[in-house]
Amino acid sequence: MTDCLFCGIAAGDIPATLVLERSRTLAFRDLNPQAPTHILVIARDHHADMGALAHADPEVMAELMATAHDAAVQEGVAETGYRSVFNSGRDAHQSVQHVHLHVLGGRNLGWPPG
Ligand code: DGP
Repeated sequence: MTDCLFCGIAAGDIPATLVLERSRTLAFRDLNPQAPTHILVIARDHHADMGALAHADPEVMAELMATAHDAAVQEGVAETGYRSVFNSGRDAHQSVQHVHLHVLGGRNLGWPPG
């Protein structure tokens, strides 16, 4: 999709610090990290949010989650713990309308979230 930031990253047109590349998903570092490890995992194809992707392509949703876990293992936070978050819509402060799973770790993340 034109004018989509994360489509631009998936296409290699916009630079990002890549963590893992899979056939239909991609993991890269968040530009504004909220924890020592803060990775975003996206579908290469454009889907607006978690619900859209889950209904349109469950196989890619499964790959997205596996990529998130593998990125956490690679970063060394899988054992100490990590949080994975989809923000969907205005109240959740979704700012990029291309599905992305946040993977946060490397500190005590607290609960409940804000
Ligand atoms: P959300 O609020 O859930 O839509 O999260 C969007 C995230 O995207 C936010 O944590 C900051 C990150 N972000 C925004 N622009 C860029 C960018 O150009 N590059 C990277 N790597 N991350 C970005």
